[in-house]
Amino acid sequence: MANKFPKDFLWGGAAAAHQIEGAWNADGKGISIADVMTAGANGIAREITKGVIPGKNYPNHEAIDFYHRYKEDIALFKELGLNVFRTSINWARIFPNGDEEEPNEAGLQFYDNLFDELLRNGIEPVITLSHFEIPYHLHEAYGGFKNKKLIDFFVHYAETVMTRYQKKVKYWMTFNEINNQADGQHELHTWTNSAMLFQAGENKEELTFQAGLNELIASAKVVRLGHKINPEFQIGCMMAYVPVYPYSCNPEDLMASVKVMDRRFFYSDIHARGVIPTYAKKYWEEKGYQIEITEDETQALKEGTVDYIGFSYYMSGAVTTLPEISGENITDFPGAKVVRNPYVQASDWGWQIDPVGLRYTLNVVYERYNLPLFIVENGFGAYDRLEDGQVHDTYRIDYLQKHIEQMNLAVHVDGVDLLGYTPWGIIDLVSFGSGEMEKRYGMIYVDKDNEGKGSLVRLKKDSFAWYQKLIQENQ
Ligand code: P53
Repeated sequence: MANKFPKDFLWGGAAAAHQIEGAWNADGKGISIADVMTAGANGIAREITKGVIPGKNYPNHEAIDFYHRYKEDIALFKELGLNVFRTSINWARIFPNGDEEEPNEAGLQFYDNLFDELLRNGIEPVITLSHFEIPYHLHEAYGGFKNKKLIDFFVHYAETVMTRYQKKVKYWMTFNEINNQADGQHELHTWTNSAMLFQAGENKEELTFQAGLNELIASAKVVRLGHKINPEFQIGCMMAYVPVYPYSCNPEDLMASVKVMDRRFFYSDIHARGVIPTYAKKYWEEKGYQIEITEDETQALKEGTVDYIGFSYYMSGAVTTLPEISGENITDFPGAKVVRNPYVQASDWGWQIDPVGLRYTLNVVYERYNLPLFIVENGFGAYDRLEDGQVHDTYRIDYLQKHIEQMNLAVHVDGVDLLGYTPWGIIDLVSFGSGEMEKRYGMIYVDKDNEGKGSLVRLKKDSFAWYQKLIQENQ
């Protein structure tokens, strides 16, 4: 690599409570929206069930049992050399139904123990407040985030944990990948971001805009409040950035890409600038959407802008309006469809591998907001082969290495202010999209398969030693 990263650069690893902890009903925890999602498979969607139905395979119920094994895992994180570990607090451990006044003390105690153990090992926790773990009851009783009552429940939850852990956690993020729901057309995302399911005849797009805006208001209130609890807090948003390129230099393709990107930037535009962008207001007007926001809420948006932009980066996409190229139609731009990019390869799950797209994203986002950036997810989901206790995951090392090289160029050549890098699934975990165990991201292998069988034993993959060395060389 051209240059070393700065000494205070945060090297870490990332996960989310529901994908690692298991212990889904331990110590007073309530059912979360992740607990009613069955295992899917590569190309087969997960089912969202009405409550927990006995006999179904719910992979998040046990996950990798981090809840009981976190000490052993943190010892490995320390050996790896991590400075930070990103995970989430499972909202349903703290407020089992989501609408209680009093928190569940046993849930709070678990995160005290976890953060203490991390800090004792020299690892700083980086915490997401809502990573697809909304209490299920908030769906059943209120219909999810389209209901403004959820703003207050979220703020109460955030105030509780930010107060409790104010001396243990400095870096926070509000809603994980809040923009993944953007077009309102994908059940998995409107479920996991907003705890919403739609009835026939409902306008998915309009309700998703309302839910998203409610989350942005909740986030802004939490940023404002968090800065009062501890002025040292760094509170960010969390975006999924999948840059969508124009397939060709046809001007219509370029416009399509701008419009598709605006739909995703809508969220970080509000998080970072504190106002609703005009392109969104015009769109709502044109569609006749009634999106509600009070004066107090408008004020909260202004006062609660984020300190940094946290984001995930896995892949890029492409759109075209050219009739001769076939692809999947989208709703964001008339006549546009998503198509394969012939210049890049894809993973077994069809995710297009594009390291340069990371540098592009870092540039575009930094220019757009002029705020520090934090790559809080990046990684390669792949089938691993375990042979004689070893996993030779050269493809994963290759993916990460190429992305880190582009990140290096963004920092040293382009001057982007980047806080750190926490690759996703530092330890194998339950895939979010398909619920599989065998879509693996980890540098630490976990012995468990898609049927839920295995000893849960942890083993270091080749990528473990590679990342350990990379961190050492940059400190
Ligand atoms: P899985 C799509 C695009 C970018 C990120 O995903 C995404 C998704 C969802 O499919 O999700 C994030 O496990 C998410 C994590 C998730 C990870 O990426 O489907 O924040 O919870 O596990 C990887 O391979």
